[in-house]
Amino acid sequence: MFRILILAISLLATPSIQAQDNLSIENAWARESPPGSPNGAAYFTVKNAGKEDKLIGISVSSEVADRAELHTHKHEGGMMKMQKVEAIEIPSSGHAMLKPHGDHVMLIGLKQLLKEGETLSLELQFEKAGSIKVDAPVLKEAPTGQMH
Ligand SMILES: [Cu+2]
Repeated sequence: MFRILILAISLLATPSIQAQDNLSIENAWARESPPGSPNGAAYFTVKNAGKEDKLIGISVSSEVADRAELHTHKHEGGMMKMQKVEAIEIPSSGHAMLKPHGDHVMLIGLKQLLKEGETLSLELQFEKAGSIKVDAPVLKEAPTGQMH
């Protein structure tokens, strides 16, 4: 009984390591840019086996784009509009899916068009889990399994 109590305390003392292990990034991809696009978009699913967390930031190499922002789509007067958000909630024991027409990563000010076959490196910043790097292949269409 005493040993179990000590184990429980030591788990509580290292929340960042626990949280880091609980998050996994799946199905990351970026959309191939149509000619002339000033901006690009990237998507992924965050699976969370632990307590709730928040995606609070995103960064991309300055060779790819000026900056990356977290965006969502909102209905406004019968139209879908993109809107910048400060954070995307990752529910406990659940997932958050970034996908076309939903939450997404916006790459503002592309330095060159994204072409199929390239890979984009993104760094995701989570409130509790800290930073996680992810490689997103550039694709023409959403990978199967993403649209649910
Ligand atoms: Cu956007």
